[in-house]
Amino acid sequence: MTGDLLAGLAPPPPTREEIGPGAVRLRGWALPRAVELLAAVEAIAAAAPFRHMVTPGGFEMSVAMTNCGAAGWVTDRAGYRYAPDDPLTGRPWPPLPVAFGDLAQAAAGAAGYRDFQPDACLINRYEPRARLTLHQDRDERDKGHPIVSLSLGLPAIFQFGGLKRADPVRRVTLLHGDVVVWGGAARLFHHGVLPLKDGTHPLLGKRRVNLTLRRAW
Ligand code: MD3
Ligand code: FE
Repeated sequence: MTGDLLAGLAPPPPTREEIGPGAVRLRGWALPRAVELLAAVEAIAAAAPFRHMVTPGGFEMSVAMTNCGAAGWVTDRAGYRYAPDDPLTGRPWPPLPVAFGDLAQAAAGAAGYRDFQPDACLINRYEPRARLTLHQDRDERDKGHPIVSLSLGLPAIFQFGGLKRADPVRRVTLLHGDVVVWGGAARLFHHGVLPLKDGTHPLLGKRRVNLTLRRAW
């Protein structure tokens, strides 16, 4: 009976998909930890508030950011870099929760990258219309380490191209709970996020939160 009903249904989507050379999406991988992760993000933001940083060109970013870990990604008129202290408070960034490090290491392992030990977690907060223009992540010392990205809240249309800015781009939707591990050739691909569509997420309301875990130093 159950077998007959199931026989007519499409197979479930694979959990682990290669979406580019060295880039692996683990769909829904963080779902069981979403509530715990969001509580940790709230605690981090209480100590190191979300803020809109300014690019070297003088534009205020539409995405609000904060960090945890030994190294925090910052931008201002002087440039992009990793810094040990939060420029807003003058204090070190809040420590990287052990749960973040463990999750990132397990995700990297599931994607085929052994012994990933992040020292930086950039937390990006999107509200409707916030976007991230096409860029490369080049501020980390050793680009041989992968980057683990974890999406929560409203869906985002993520785009990634190639090594050259003018290379054609592919679009991928990132949903609540999705984890993507970016290593290999994809590590230096151009990528960005299209303007967030309006909507309401049961846990996050009108927001998307993305965590990127990296080895910066
Ligand atoms: C592909 N964040 O913080 S995460 C960033 O959704 C960033 O907030 C986006 O790009 C976000 O720098 C995208 C996915 C991601 C992160 C790093 C990458 C994709 C990547 C590095 C290389 C290639
Ligand atoms: Fe990026």
